[in-house]
Amino acid sequence: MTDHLHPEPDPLVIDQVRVWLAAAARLVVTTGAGISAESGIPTFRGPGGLWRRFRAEDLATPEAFRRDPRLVWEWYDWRRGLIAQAAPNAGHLALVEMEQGRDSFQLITQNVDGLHQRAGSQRVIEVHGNIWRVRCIDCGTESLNLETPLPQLPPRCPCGGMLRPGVVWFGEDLPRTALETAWSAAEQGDLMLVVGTSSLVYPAAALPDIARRHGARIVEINPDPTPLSDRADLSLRGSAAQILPRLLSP
Ligand code: BV8
Ligand code: ZN
Repeated sequence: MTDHLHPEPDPLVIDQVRVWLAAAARLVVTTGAGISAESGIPTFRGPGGLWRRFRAEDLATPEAFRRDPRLVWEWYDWRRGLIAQAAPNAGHLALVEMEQGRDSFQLITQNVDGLHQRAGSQRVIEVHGNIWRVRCIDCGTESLNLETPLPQLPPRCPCGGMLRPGVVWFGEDLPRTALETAWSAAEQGDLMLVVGTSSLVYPAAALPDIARRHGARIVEINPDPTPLSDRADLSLRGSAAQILPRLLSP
C-alpha cells in the first residue's frame, strides 16, 4: 500500500536487508520519534511537531523548566495524555519479534514514551529517560507516576519539593549506565537498524558511527533522508510500521 505520505520501499533493498538480518549474529536497533508516529505521537521536527508555538528545544531544557515549570509540565502532561491513548504499532511489534528470534539483540531508543516496552520489547535501553518517571528536584527521589492528566502542575513530591519529568533535557548528560550499555552494544553489533530518527541529536546520533567504525552494516529506515543517509550502507525510504514487518523472517 503506497500512501501519499510514504513511498513504497524498493523490494530489492528489502530483500538485501533480509539477507543481512539472517546473517547478523548481533543485531542492534536504534529508534527515534518516527517509530511512534504511526501510533499517533507527533515527532519533534515533523509536521505537528510543534506544541502551541514552541519547539522541543524551547521546552526540553533545564532553563525552560527553571523559568516556567508550569508551562513545561503542561507540555509533558499533554504528551503523557497522548501516549496513554496510544497503542504500539506494527513497527514496535515487529521489533519484539526480531528480539524473540535472536539470542543477541539490543534495542536503544531515544523515545521517552515507553511504547517499546508496552509492545513487549525486553531489551530496551532508554538513553533519554522515560516520560512516566518523575524526580524530585529537592530530595532526588525518583518514582513512576502514571497519572494523566496530573492533578496539579507542577506535581509535588511528598517532601513538598517540585517534581520534574524523568527525561534527559538538552544540555544534560545522559544516564551513565544507559549510555555505556548503548555504546558497547553499538561497538559489538554487526548490523544496526536506525529507525525513525532525524539523527540530529548527540550523543545518540553518534551510535551508528560507532557501530560502523567497528565493522557493522548500517541500515536506515526513514521516509526522508537524514544526515546519516550518506553514511548508511542502505536506506529504506518508508515508514517503520510499513517496513519493519516486511523484514521479519517468514
Ligand atoms: C549532552 C528527551 C553533554 C526529552 C531529548 C550546545 C549546548 C548544549 C548541548 C549542545 C549544544 N550543541 C549541541 C549540543 C548537544 C545536544 C544536541 O545534540 N543538540 C542538537 C539539537 C544539535 N545534545 C544534548 O544536549 C544531549 N546532552 O550533549 O550532554 C553536554 C552537557 C552540557 C553541555 C554540552 C553537552 C541531550 C540530548 C537529549 C535531549 N532530549 N528528548 C523529551 O522527549 O521530552 S531530544 C529529542 O529529540 C528526542 O529524544 C530525540 O533524541 C531527539 C531527536 O528526535 P528524533 O527522535 O530523531 O525525532 P525527530 O522528530 O527529530 O525526527 C523524526 C524522524 O522520524 C524524522 O527523520 C522523520 O523523517 C522520521 N519519521 C517520521 N515518520 C516516520 C518516520 N520514520 C519512520 N516511520 C515513520 N512513520
Ligand atoms: Zn522530594
